[in-house]
Order: sequence, then structure tokens, then C-alpha cells
Amino acid sequence: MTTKTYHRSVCPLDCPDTCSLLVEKENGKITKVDGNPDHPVTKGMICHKVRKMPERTHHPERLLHPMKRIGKKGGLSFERITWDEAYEEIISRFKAIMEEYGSEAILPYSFYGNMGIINSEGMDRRFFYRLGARKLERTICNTAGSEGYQITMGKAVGIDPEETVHSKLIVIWGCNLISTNLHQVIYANKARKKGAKIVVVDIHRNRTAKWADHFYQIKPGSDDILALGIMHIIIKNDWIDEKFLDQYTNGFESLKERAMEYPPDKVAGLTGLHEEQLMELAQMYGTISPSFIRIGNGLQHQKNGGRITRLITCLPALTGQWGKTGGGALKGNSRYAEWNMQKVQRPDMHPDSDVRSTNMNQIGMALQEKDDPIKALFIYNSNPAQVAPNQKLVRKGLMRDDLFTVVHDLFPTDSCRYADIVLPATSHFENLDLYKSYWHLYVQLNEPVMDPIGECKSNFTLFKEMAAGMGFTEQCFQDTEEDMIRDALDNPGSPYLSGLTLDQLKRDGWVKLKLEKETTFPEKIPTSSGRIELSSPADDQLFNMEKDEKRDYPLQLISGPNHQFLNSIFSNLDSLQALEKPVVYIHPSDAEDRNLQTGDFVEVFNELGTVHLQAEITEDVSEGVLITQGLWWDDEEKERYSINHLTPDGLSDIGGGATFFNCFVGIKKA
Ligand SMILES: Nc1nc2c(c(=O)[nH]1)N[C@H]1C(S)=C(S)[C@@H](COP(=O)(O)OP(=O)(O)OC[C@H]3O[C@@H](n4cnc5c(=O)[nH]c(N)nc54)[C@H](O)[C@@H]3O)O[C@H]1N2
Ligand SMILES: Nc1nc2c(c(=O)[nH]1)N[C@H]1C(S)=C(S)[C@@H](COP(=O)(O)OP(=O)(O)OC[C@H]3O[C@@H](n4cnc5c(=O)[nH]c(N)nc54)[C@H](O)[C@@H]3O)O[C@H]1N2
Ligand code: SF4
Ligand SMILES: [Mo]
Repeated sequence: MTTKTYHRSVCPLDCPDTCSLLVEKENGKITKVDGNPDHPVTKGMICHKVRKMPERTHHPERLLHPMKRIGKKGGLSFERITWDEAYEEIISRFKAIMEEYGSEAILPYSFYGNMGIINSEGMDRRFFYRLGARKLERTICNTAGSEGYQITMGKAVGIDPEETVHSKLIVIWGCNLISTNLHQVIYANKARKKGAKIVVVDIHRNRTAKWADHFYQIKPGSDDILALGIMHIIIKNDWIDEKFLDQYTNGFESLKERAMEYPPDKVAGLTGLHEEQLMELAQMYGTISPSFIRIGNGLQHQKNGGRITRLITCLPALTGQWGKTGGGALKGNSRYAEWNMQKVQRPDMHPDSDVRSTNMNQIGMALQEKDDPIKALFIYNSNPAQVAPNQKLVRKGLMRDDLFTVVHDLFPTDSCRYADIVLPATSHFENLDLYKSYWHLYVQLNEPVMDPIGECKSNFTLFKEMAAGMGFTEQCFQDTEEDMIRDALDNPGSPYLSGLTLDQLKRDGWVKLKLEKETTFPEKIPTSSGRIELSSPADDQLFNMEKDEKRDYPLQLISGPNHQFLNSIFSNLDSLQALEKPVVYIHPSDAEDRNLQTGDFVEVFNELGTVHLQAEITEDVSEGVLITQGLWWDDEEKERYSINHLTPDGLSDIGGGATFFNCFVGIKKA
């Protein structure tokens, strides 16, 4: 007879909700993944894709043992080797490269395939700092917005989302909540039942726009102008909160001057809205309180993403929202969990504080460098051969015979096609780890629910053993996962972590960060002046950007996430692929100009490359805009290759962020 057992777990994915999970296990295998009803925020509700975790965890294609390349780069021909052989090979290659080129010729490439601190930014960091490796600027996701937000508010954190059930106006700005932040939708629905209005500002009538009460469809990247236009109307109508401005802000007069340059007729023209729509939106924002703005990631992938976020972040101060229950904004909240990163990562071990760094968005370019070349790449928690822009250049770099590449993953991803050594990674069900959310305020402990599959090793174990192999004798390489979790929590300077211990997490599973009136907006504003900065010296650079660049291609392609995948994760599961379509949405008039019908196979192209998709004609997109969703693994048979063959590797106005959506293309029948 078999017995089923039930275990608490945490969703490890790069998703704001960080749900608590309930896992069913039978005969050593995970048979069901559900939401944990006891969690105060996620309350038993999880997305459909994570219900497919059993299929992912026990998938026949999971990597089970280390492998070494036997065929040419670009293909997946490998032979099995032992862990000892893998370590021997990696360490001897690393030592030879360090001897000839210096340790800066070795570059780690990682992101957040798993968000647990121990397995995403813990022992790996210690290892690469101690090695003296080149640094990676991890800028692919949200740095433009974070920096923009920070100029205004001092720190990129917002309000407690649990409060948003009390909001009376919820503005969802460049964020596809129904696909990317499920539980915010649940709170918004509760607020709506009590009379709140839900507004979406987006370039696409996406799932979230269809659910909202009001939808404002604007031209891509025109959000900064829209924000100024709203300010203009609010100021003209005297809907501002002067008392709040006096007490908590600096620079209102300069911001006002700027906003006065954007009267409604001009803003309507530049954003694509009708003047009446703009007035309606501004009136709601100016007169309904408490109001909440959920700022998404979509706008941060425009080249003016920093400026856009900077300006949107000024809005709540104008009407005095901060401090009202359910009033304010939220772009991300991860920085409330002020882990002691010095202890966790030990950057002090790096032998060279001036070490070179590489922006992960420009990995293609970096791999072409002839002076001080990158000679080794260690990829984990990331799939650059899918997710990074300008893929043709990325893959040209990865094809280099003189580049030694290691990939640690659960699956033979497209990045593995370029690996010399492939190493099998455990899933989070096999690890101990500590999770924070970048939306809600609960810190959670994830305890392993099963033994590692095959010969898989966690990132933690891998880098600990690599350190031993390199002969690193520092005590920190002896640490256990629990030691590192204690290090993370050991930050007496943080009011938010106060009293939080590992024992408490072991007992309860989660603990809410302590946000008190004195330590949050508007009582505590972490800018250097202690006030919200409505104008800043940083604006000179932000507002000096060139306006209308010459465009060689007529259509702007926005390639954001889809509903059933998580970045490139899950795109190899048949059950989820079946629910998604590799299509490109096109407006009827753009389709007509090119004689395209729904279902036609099309080539989408620009100077960087060509991608094949199927056309779907819809008025959900505006004229001049194309939308495609999801990062699909390459499929040679179907001639389908990463959408990032079309996206540019230019950087955003601030923060060195990615500009995936600043992408101009043509389209024709294939
Ligand atoms: N299902 C699912 N969930 C995910 C992910 C996933 O891949 N799939 N990825 C996770 C990750 S890593 C992230 S960063 C988040 C991202 O999730 P979101 O924050 O929701 O960001 P995106 O989906 O990139 O873009 C959101 C919306 O911005 C719109 N947009 C694009 N350009 C503009 C613009 O210039 N102005 C305005 N106003 N809107 C614009 C797009 O049409 C899109 O509807 O989701 C996380 N959650
Ligand atoms: N065109 C376009 N490109 C985009 C985006 C977009 O909207 N449009 N979004 C961008 C954004 S916002 C982001 S955040 C990035 C995401 O970029 P990545 O974080 O690189 O994306 P993922 O596809 O999630 O890849 C993570 C990989 O880590 C592996 N993994 C999971 N857990 C572990 C583990 O514990 N150990 C190891 N070693 N591996 C593990 C997974 O199997 C997966 O292959 O993509 C960016 N790329
Ligand atoms: S992907 Fe997001 S919504 Fe889905 S279970 Fe994980 S945290 Fe929850
Ligand atoms: Mo992201």
C-alpha cells in the first residue's frame, strides 16, 4: 500500500506572488501541487502553470547527470561523465584561463530561474567573488524602473498590497496582472466590490484590460507624456494636496513648470488618446482617494523606462496618497527584506574592487570583445540563448570554439546547445531555501520535500564543491544552507527584519516583515533630503533624450510574457504549449496593407534577424504595433527561433536596463 504525504513548499519562480504551495507526494514522487490555503496572502490560489510542476519535476527530459560535449557547438550531442570528471575539467580549464588571461576572463551568467536567496545569489556569489571573476550587471528585468522610482522615493518599495482592498481607484499601469500577478487581481476584485474603479493603461487590450472598468490604450513609450498630461490637468483644476506637498516633498514648482508644457491637446496627440479620455482619466486620478498605482514591467522595457517610472512615481504625492490606507504606488517590494548581503555574498573576498563588469543585456557584444576577452562563461538560473536580446550576436559569441561554457540547469535548454559541460540542477522541491516576494511582505522558508533526482545538485552544493576543488579554505565555504539563512536574517539595522529568526520560519513557514508607520512612507522617505523629490538633478539627463529617432522599420514589436510560461520556463511542457500560440497580433489596417489573413505564416524581420510566426488579426492592438507573447524554445522542425533575434541590445535611459520593446520591424507573408 502506498501512502500519500503532504508538504509545505514555496513557488520559486520569478513572479511577484511567491505563493505558498501544498505538495502531495506518493512513492517518492510529487503527484500534485496546489495552493496552501493557510497563507495569509496567496490563500490556496495558484496559477495553472505551477499546477503542472509534477510534470516538470519528473519530466523525461530532465538532466540527471553531468555531460561533456562530443558534437559541435549548436547541437545537443553529449556523453555522460561523472561529477568528479566534470569538476576536474572545469577547474583545470578555469585555472589555465586564469593563468593566461586573469580571473576577469571568467564570467558568471545567472538570473532568477529560482528566486531562493541561497540558490540564486548565495554560495555562487561567494565563489565568484573569491575567484576574482568578472562581475555581471543583472539588469535584464527591472533596473530602469527601479532607478526611476528611487529618484523620486529614495528606495524602490511601495505599499503593502494587502491594503489595496481599501483603494477606491486602482490604476494598473503597464502590467498584465491577470497573467503576471494573480493575487493583486484578487485584491482589486475585493476593492471593486466595495466600489473601487479599476483602470488599465497599456498599449495592448490584454487579458487585464478586458477585465478592467476603464482601459486607456496609448502609444508605446508615451507614458511619461501621459503622466505629465495628468499632472497638468490635476494642477490646473487644483486637485493637488498642498498640505502634503509642503510637508513631504521638494521641487513641486519645477515639476509644475514641466507639466505646464503638456496641455491636453498636445498630450492627446502624443499618446494617441482622445482629449476626453485623458480628461476622464485625470479627473479620476485627481479626485478619487485613496488611489493606488500598480506599476508594471512592460514600460521599463522601453528605452525611456527610467523617465516613465520616475514620472509616474511623482503622481501619488501630488494628491497626497502616501500614508492613506490603500493609497500610493507599488512597483516592487523586494527591498523591504533587507538581507545582510555582505554576510551572504562576501563581496569583500574579491581580490580586485575595480574588476570589470559586463551588462547581461549586452552579453552578445561582450563575447565579441578582442581585448581582455571573456574565455569562460558559467551559466545557471538563466537561459541566455532564449532570454537575452540580439540573439544572433549572442549565439555567435556562444559558438566560439575558444569559449569554455558550463551550463547548470534542470533541462537541456537552448543555452545547453552551446555548453562544453552540462550539469544537472535540482528543483526547489529538492532544496532548502529562503524566499521573499517582490510584491507581498511575507518571508518564507522552503524545506525540501524530496531527495535529489538522479545526480542533480543544487546551486548551493555545486558552488560549495567548486570552492573546495579550487582549494579555497575560507570558513564561509564550510557553511550550511541554514548558516547562510541566518546570515541573511542577521541585519540589526533593518527595522523590517526585526525579530525575524530561522526558528520562527521553521515553526510557522512564513513571517510578515514589520512595516510600522515610522519606518514607511511618508513618515520615512529614504531620499537624502528625507522628502519626496519631485524634481532632481538626475532629470537633466533623463529629459535630454533625443525625441524622434529615425526608424528603419514601420512597426513596433512588443514581445512580453505569456500566460502559461514563466519567461522560458515551462515552454517545453506539452500540456502548457498546447494552451499557447506562437502568433503575432496585428491590427486590421496593418494586415490589410500587407494582404495578410489570420493564420498566415509570416516573417517578422529587421536588421537584426527574422522570426517566423503566424498572424492573428485583432483590434486589441493599435495600428503600428505588433504583439507576440512568450519565450518559446527553438523548434528547428517548425523553423521557430527565439523572438529575441529581433530585439535590440541598447540600454535604457538609466540603470543599464533592457530595451526589448524598443524594437522596430517589418512583416510579410512567409
Ligand atoms: N505568466 C507569466 N507571469 C510572469 C512572467 C511570465 O513570463 N509569465 N514573467 C515574470 C517576470 S520575470 C516579470 S518581470 C513580470 C512581468 O510582468 P508585467 O509587469 O506584467 O510586465 P510585462 O508583461 O512585460 O508587460 C506588461 C504590460 O505592459 C504593456 N506595455 C508594453 N509597453 C508598454 C508601454 O510603453 N506603455 C504601457 N503603458 N504599457 C506597455 C504590455 O502590453 C503588457 O501588457 O512577470 C512575471 N510573471
Ligand atoms: N523578448 C523578451 N525577452 C525577455 C523578456 C520579455 O518580456 N521579452 N523578459 C525579460 C525578463 S523580465 C527577465 S526576468 C528575463 C528572464 O531571464 P531568465 O531568468 O534567464 O529566464 P528563465 O527562462 O526563467 O530561465 C531560467 C533558467 O533557470 C533554470 N533554473 C530554474 N531553477 C534553477 C536552479 O535552481 N538552478 C539552476 N542552475 N537553474 C535553474 C530554468 O530551468 C531556466 O532554464 O528574460 C528577459 N527576456
Ligand atoms: S508562478 Fe506566481 S502565481 Fe503561479 S504559483 Fe508561482 S508565485 Fe503563484
Ligand atoms: Mo523579469
